[in-house]
Amino acid sequence: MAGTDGTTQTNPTARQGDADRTTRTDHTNETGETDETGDTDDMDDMDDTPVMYVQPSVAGAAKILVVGPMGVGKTTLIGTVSEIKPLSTEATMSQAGARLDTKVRPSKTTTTVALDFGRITLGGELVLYLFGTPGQQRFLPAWKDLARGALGALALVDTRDLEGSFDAIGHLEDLDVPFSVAVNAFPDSTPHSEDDLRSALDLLPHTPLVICDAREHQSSVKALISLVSHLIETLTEAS
Ligand SMILES: Nc1nc2c(ncn2[C@@H]2O[C@H](COP(=O)(O)OP(=O)(O)O)[C@@H](O)[C@H]2O)c(=O)[nH]1
Ligand SMILES: [Mg+2]
Repeated sequence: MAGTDGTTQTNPTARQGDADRTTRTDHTNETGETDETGDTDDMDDMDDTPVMYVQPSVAGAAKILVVGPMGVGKTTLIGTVSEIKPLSTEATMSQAGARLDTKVRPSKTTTTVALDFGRITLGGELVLYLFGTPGQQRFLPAWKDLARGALGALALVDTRDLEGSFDAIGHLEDLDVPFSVAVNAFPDSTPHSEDDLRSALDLLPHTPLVICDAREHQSSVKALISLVSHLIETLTEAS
């Protein structure tokens, strides 16, 4: 778990708590319905990549958001886990955008301008349709559209810029989208204890917090499984 390596911790900047936290009770899934043939893949005409159909064993589907600030690893994570060729609307960052996106790291030269999309089947039964949101604050209207019908969200956090994640987590709370948090560990990340991270991000005790490496398949799948387990618990409690 996060930062349990025993190193000296500095207190990360704390996120302002929300006075009005509610648990979502009406989860409507608007996407990912499987047709009679089990074929939900609309991407087969994109190029010569072999089409990978949803397995016949699949019993359910869920729309899941992958949220977080620019450069936190959303595109990477979706690309790492997706069993279909991920759709990514990366574009080279412009000088005009650079003036607006002031927190971008110099090494980052492309950015997601609309969304990322990928698909993963868990346990042969549950298909997750993953939608990565654009990280820039100015794309907030698009972000809210993407949140419609989402069963839950994986909020990626970069401990080098905890404040960068506050907006996304706040929006999830405002929209009553249940979420779990995955800290995407970078080599120069300052280690924090789990307690400090929870406190800084103002997480409820039941919100899962895991460490992941968005470049590693198993690690990213584990983060998604932590979210799905959380969603099952949340939905079970609500029913
Ligand atoms: N070291 C390290 N680098 C990562 C990790 N995840 C993403 N990156 C790199 O960080 C950069 C930003 O990731 P990206 O997925 O484009 O971020 P996005 O803006 O949230 O979609 C890319 O150059 C990735 O290769 C990680 O877990 N560890
Ligand atoms: Mg991206």
